[in-house]
Amino acid sequence: MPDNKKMIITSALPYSEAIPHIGNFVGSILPADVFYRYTELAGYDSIFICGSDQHGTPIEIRALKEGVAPERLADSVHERMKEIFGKFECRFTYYGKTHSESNKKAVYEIFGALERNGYIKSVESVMPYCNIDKRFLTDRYIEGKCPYCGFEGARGDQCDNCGRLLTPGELVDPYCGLCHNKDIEFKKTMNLAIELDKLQPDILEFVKGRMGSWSKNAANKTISYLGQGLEAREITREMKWGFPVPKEGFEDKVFYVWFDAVIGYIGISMEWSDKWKDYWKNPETRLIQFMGKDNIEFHTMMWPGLLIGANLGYVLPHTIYAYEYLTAKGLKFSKSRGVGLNMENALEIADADYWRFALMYLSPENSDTDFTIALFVDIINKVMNDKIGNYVHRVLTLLKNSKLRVEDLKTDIGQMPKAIKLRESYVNNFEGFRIREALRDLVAIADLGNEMISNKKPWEIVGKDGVLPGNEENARSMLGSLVRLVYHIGMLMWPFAPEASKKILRRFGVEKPGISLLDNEIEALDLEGLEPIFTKFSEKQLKKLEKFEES
Ligand code: B3M
Ligand code: ZN
Repeated sequence: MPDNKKMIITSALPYSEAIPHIGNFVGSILPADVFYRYTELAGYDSIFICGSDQHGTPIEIRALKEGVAPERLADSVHERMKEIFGKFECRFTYYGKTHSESNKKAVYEIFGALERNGYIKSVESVMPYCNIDKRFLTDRYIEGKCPYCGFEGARGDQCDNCGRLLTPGELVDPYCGLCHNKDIEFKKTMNLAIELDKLQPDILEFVKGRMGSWSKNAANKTISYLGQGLEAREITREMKWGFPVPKEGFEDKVFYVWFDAVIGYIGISMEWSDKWKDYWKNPETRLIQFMGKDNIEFHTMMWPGLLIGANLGYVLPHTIYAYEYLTAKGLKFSKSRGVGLNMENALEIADADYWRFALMYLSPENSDTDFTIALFVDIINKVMNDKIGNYVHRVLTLLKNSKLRVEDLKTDIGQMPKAIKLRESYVNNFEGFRIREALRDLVAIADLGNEMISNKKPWEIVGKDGVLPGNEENARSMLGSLVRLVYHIGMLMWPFAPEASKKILRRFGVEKPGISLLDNEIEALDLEGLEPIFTKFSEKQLKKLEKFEES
């Protein structure tokens, strides 16, 4: 473990427009949570920061359509999301939101510094303006006929029929997406932009120094963008929903959603506790950021660019870990709109532990990965239930039948080199962000245990009512080794399946898990009310899941 133990762990901030789908969860929040739990196990001084991304056009549009204030809509979805993440056992140090006083303060502070340091300029553009609503229409607020396929409801940014990317000026017979009138003119307007071109040399230096600890996709994409040369990027928008721009002549505009979203990592931490400074302003802190691959650009260039430009002493990202997509052919799975398997209905099918474990088992770390019902069921039945659950249950039942007490058991881990190797590999894999491989190490510990059971045949020396006479010594060391592995499984499973882990660890009297405890003697053993920790996926569950199959 590195000398400095301070870490800030973040997950990309989910939009509080709709409940996230399972595909979004596995691409950012879940691995961040699993990794954060690992850092707790390993004894780091870490915090896990996340929150709802509340600004942006989709939320404003939906609010307008539903006739509610954007803030009310964003806050109500935010509350629901917070609750669901809780049910998925996410252990945020703090789950905040971007539309907060503390984030506004952080945004204004950084904007002010960027301006003082000469990295903000105004740029002129021509934009559609609705004479009825008396407002500029951003790309998604203007609609018309697609110049390529003739589709009638194309938006200013894209045609949903043929998929072509559009600009508002290309639309044929454009009309206002809000009031549907055609009284539209194209007018000049001014926006503010951050001069990433001026910051390019500093960003490049930063990227070169850090890239070694990023995921490959993040490093590659960033290098290719930098190769093309960065350009000034607008950070304000002609909208009403957002933080008003505190600059003369721009008061009727708001900051662009991505500008205050990345700053949200800081703003949310500020709301959490006064201790935020110990992490964010300590140059030794490692800032570890998890996200989906579509969020790379903003995190590797704009975000460090604005931190470097502001020069306020905030730490820069240390590790950027971007996930590929978890796809699900034939399942309504990760669509951003409409019905589908979202985090809420997933819990009606299986408890959080099953989702967490199975999703991390399939985690799209290096390439897009396909999720299928058959795979999901196999992981639950053949891995969680058959390998891990059965092992734990068999050993604890044997122990109970043996009537041995914890002090009778010989549980010297020093005698178990294979288990020690697997534990080391688990740690190394986590340190290298190969979280899926760390989970495989955990499963391998259960494999090792199952192998020991079939080789040593403990049932031949332990009866229903105690150890068979003459086998006491043998039973003490055999059951001692087997229970050691149960202890390991309970501890190392904590990041992945926290409920099952807690059930096991409670039996050993462990309240606060930690990897270092694995070297100590086991001090307590409570075998009352034994129950399997996992069960197989039932027909009833299968029926519920199959409802999400694409027809
Ligand atoms: N809300 C996009 C997304 O949810 C965006 C991430 C912001 S991270 C600062 O994928
Ligand atoms: Zn209009």
